[in-house]
Amino acid sequence: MGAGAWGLGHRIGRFLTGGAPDRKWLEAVQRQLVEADFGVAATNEIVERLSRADRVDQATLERIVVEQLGPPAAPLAHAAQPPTVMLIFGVNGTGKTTSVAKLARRLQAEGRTVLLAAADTFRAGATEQLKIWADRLSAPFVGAAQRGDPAAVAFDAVAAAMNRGIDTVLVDTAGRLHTDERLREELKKVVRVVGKRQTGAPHESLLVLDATVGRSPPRCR
Ligand SMILES: Nc1nc2c(ncn2[C@@H]2O[C@H](COP(=O)(O)OP(=O)(O)OP(=O)(O)O)[C@@H](O)[C@H]2O)c(=O)[nH]1
Ligand SMILES: [Mg+2]
Repeated sequence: MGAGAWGLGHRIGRFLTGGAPDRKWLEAVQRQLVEADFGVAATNEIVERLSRADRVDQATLERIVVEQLGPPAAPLAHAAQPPTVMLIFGVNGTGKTTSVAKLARRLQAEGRTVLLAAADTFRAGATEQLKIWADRLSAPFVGAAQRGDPAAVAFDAVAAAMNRGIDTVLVDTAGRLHTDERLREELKKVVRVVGKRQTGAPHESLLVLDATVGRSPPRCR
């Protein structure tokens, strides 16, 4: 779900009258859904279904939106012995770093402690970008200078999490295309190295895709 979906229930809910949906209300809902990354096709389907309802209350609204979202994804894997290591990867600019922050916040809300690892040592400013999120989340952070070795960052992050008794390490990585052999090898090295430091790591490898280009994000191992 997109960044804008945060608080969607509240933002749409405040337009609720409990009566029949009128055009102004439907337009307001449509705007909120588009801003929340539902995409045009899904937004239109939801609005169409809402427009056919006799009256729209919170329960109807929730049911229609939840049905459109489909069944929830399988729960995230957690290591038997902490830390759990999750690797976030995907092509450039799809929202990896933002997703790390969103995931960290969700895990924190579940009562877990999270460490953020800046294994994007390639793009200028990438480490600082993740550090800002770590500060906002009051989460511990491990990074390196630009052009440093991403696998070394990931290894150090797992070691730091072990020393500090932290539950989960989220490893942000540089954007890469599947056609780039060198960057693919670099990612494989990150996987190998964290696996040496912690049994079964990475326990999750999350591919970030831009849902607004017509795909929903799958989960790969
Ligand atoms: N609408 C919307 N924008 C998003 C979302 N996630 C990230 N963005 C924006 O997309 C841009 C790129 O996000 P990043 O999280 O930096 O993406 P990235 O994949 O880490 O990018 P690189 O590290 O450069 O490959 C930023 O301007 C974000 O604010 C989302 O879910 N919805
Ligand atoms: Mg990034």
